[in-house]
Amino acid sequence: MPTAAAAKSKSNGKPGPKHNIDAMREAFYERISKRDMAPLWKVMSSVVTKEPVTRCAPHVWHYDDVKALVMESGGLISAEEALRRVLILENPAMRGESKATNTLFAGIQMILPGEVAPAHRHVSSAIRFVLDGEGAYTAVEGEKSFMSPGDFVITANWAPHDHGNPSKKPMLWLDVLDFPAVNFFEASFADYFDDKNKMQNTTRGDGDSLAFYGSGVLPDGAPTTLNRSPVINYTYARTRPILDRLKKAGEIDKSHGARVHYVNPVNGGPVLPTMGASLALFPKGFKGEKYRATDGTIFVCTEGGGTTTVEGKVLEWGVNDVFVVPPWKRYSHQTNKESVLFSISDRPAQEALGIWRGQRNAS
Ligand code: GTQ
Ligand code: FE2
Repeated sequence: MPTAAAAKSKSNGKPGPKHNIDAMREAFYERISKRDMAPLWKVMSSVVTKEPVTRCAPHVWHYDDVKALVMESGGLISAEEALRRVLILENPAMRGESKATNTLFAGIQMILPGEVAPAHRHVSSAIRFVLDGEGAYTAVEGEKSFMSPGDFVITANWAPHDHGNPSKKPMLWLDVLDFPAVNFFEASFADYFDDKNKMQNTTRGDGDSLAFYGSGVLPDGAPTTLNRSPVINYTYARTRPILDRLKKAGEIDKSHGARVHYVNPVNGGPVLPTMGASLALFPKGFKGEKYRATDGTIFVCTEGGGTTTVEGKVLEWGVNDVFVVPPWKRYSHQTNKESVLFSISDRPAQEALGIWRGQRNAS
């Protein structure tokens, strides 16, 4: 109930119609509350916000720290017992929620020589971006893909996958999954296969998918309506030289540098319906123009070093550092040497829903 002071505040100290209407409203809100109802007009501007509101904070995880701790976890639990030995990169503003952004999970996975991570499948799509090591593989839908640093690997919705490391070195990669978004829709399913199916049988040649679909030709009868790419591994060896060609051609965006986005080669669409990724080269001394967009973005530096300024906060990054730029925060990149950034966001999901917006020269 309103206090006497509140009731008097707008009516010359005298109780009157104003007092009546306030009291009547409060009494009404209490009555409808008992029926699990509430007045929209009290919350309108906070549920239909004028601009994006985010809990996500800009943050950088430095690889030196991350690698040491991930290696330490290798002495505590095996990949097999853990199912996936991953340290979650938790946004400091959303601790305990397994989120890097509101819609994306990020983690660092490590697989030691001789280890396997058993097969499973889930509705959530995943991408891997390789940071360290050489010659471990992921097997996706019967195709083994051996991985090298900078490789960008996708695991689509419901595709069975397992990982193994027959090499002599540990392999570490960044995992990004869309399960915060899937769980927002409360639409998650997963199968954890039993012991005898721990590793998938290989049914295709290693690297078939990039050779078949990523070479400017398509096998007869290739489907043209896939909502996700048929390519499993977009190798750094194939993608990186394209950035040099763009740079030579002078195609350097004032905010995003010389950038390509990974596509489904069959239709030019995003690699996954929920997540999209890019690779960008920034010349030495690049001073980017401010930009903002509604997709919160996870970046990884693969070469060089620099800073990204996010609304006054300066994130400093070097090779293999991972950083997050929240939705609709103005940001710009600066480099002190020629640098390459990989990035991934939920932009395709937002575009499919018609809600994505971006702004150049954001001031
Ligand atoms: O490698 O299959 O970081 O299913 C989280 C969930 C990795 C994986 C993660 C997963 C995986
Ligand atoms: Fe998985």
